[in-house]
Amino acid sequence: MSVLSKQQLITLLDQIEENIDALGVQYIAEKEKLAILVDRLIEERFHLAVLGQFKRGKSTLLNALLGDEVLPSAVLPLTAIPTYLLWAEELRVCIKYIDGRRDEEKIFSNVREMNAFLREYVTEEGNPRNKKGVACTEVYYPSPLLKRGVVLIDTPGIGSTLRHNTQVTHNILTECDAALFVISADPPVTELELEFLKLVKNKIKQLFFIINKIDYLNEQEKDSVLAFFKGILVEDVNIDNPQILCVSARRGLEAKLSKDTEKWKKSGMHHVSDNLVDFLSKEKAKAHQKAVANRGYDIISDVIMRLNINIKSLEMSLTELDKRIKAFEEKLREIKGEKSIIADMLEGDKKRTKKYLTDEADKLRLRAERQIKELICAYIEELFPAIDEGKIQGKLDDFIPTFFEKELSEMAQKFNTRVGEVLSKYQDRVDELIEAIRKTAAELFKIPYYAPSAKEIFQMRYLPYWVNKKYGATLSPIPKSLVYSLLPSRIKKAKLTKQYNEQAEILARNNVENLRWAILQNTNEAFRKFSHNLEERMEKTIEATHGAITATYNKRLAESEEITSELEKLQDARNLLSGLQEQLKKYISL
Ligand SMILES: Nc1nc2c(ncn2[C@@H]2O[C@H](COP(=O)(O)OP(=O)(O)O)[C@@H](O)[C@H]2O)c(=O)[nH]1
Ligand SMILES: [Mg+2]
Repeated sequence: MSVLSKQQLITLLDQIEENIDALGVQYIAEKEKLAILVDRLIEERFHLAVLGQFKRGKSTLLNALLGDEVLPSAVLPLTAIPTYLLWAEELRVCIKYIDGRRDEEKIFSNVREMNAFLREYVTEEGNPRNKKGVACTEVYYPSPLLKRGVVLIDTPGIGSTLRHNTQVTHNILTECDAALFVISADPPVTELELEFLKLVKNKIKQLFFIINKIDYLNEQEKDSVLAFFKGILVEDVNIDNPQILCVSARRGLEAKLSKDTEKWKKSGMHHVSDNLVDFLSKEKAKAHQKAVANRGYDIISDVIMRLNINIKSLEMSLTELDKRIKAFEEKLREIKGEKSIIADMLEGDKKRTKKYLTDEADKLRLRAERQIKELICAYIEELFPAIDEGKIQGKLDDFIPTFFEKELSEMAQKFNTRVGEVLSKYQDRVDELIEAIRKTAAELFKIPYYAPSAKEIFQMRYLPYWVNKKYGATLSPIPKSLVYSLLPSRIKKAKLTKQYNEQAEILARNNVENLRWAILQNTNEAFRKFSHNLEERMEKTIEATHGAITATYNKRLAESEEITSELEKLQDARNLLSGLQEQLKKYISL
């Protein structure tokens, strides 16, 4: 599907929005829903991460895809910070910091300057051990690939000097649509890479493999590297049918720079660019457009149904209308009763989820306590008799953020899934209840009823979150009298160990409490939003059906003159919208 038809779909939805807008304020909610859909369509992105150990050629590969030396690539390791490549008309870099300092933005007049600037932030030589505290960088570049909504991500190399990098990469992967795992024959695949692959393979929906630097190899060598790597993937990593491409990113980049199409093909990069990135991103865009068209179709169906109800209540005799309103109200009482039952059950589930969180936090506290104690004990053993508080503090400064960042990410994910599951169970019942109102209206007025095909959940998704937290690792000073005491060494060690064990308990408790609190807030918020959404949807649906009918009834009682012209207006609007709705069908049947 082409870019043009996305634009056409946007234009069509805009046109529908305008027509709904013209129907007046009663239809404002539907107009807004359509506006959101259009925004979604415009903002649609495809995220592709490039993974692999440092020096495999990840940055070079990305440069080849972009066609210029945008990212610094080096013989020296390594890219320690994730870089997001996004589209903009101008060359721009945005540096984001871990501690929430203000972003740093800079615009460049040429790629060379931008590359040099980036070097100061994303490479080990420019920013050793990430002393500058950079969280990630965004690089804006005017390439057609990025313009189509593809976001490329250069990830920190695994096995880098910073331990938490692997964690960062993990977190990135949860937001990715696909990833390329880059290896090369110099040296062949390492133990570290295999470990990493085992970790990531279930995180990514679409994982592809690239053997880079084939310019070092002749045909025969290339075949044997390919066969060897495939064997490892199948047997050691348990990937059934791995998709592997062989490229020379360096030759690819050279080809792009010298506009040599023959060389570009020979580099193998055209497979990566056309058959992979291009194909995948278009496939996703198509699926997304279909979902948007479906949802748009439902919104119009709802508007048309309401127009039909209004038309019918203008045509019907007053006594007849009165009778239907009474029957409608009867049914509404029933539906509201069911809603209270759902609300009670939801409250129960919320309590159980919170209890589960407390239990999990308790378990984590014990685990953290044990690990911190073990770490300190072993270290005291190692240092003894020269106990150095500074060194022990250093050990903890290293251990605590890494440990808790990993735990937070795992626990947050567990709760996101759990809360998501609990709520989706209710989502179906809520949907049914709302539909019961619409169905009643349709039956009472003998008009066609459209069951929505796209779920409302498409609109109100339960968004996972990510908290950037700082973890406390600071020890209270151990009394000098103890550190320098003249006690027999055995007793001194026992006393010190006891002191440190108490501190370990405090550190574990405080850090786990912070983590529990963050997850609790998120859980509460998810339930609150859900209940609020239930109330609101119910109210709106009642207003749109029962409310509208009673309003017409009252108008007719007052014997307003405008009834006939209003009837015509409504009929025209209905016919026009039906026509536009027909046009949406071609996107749905893609
Ligand atoms: N011969 C050869 N060298 C390459 C190729 N791709 C990258 N390199 C070199 O490998 C080194 C590391 O590349 P880089 O892109 O920085 O790797 P990264 O750490 O994975 O991002 C650089 O010196 C590149 O020039 C390739 O296809 N062939
Ligand atoms: Mg790199």
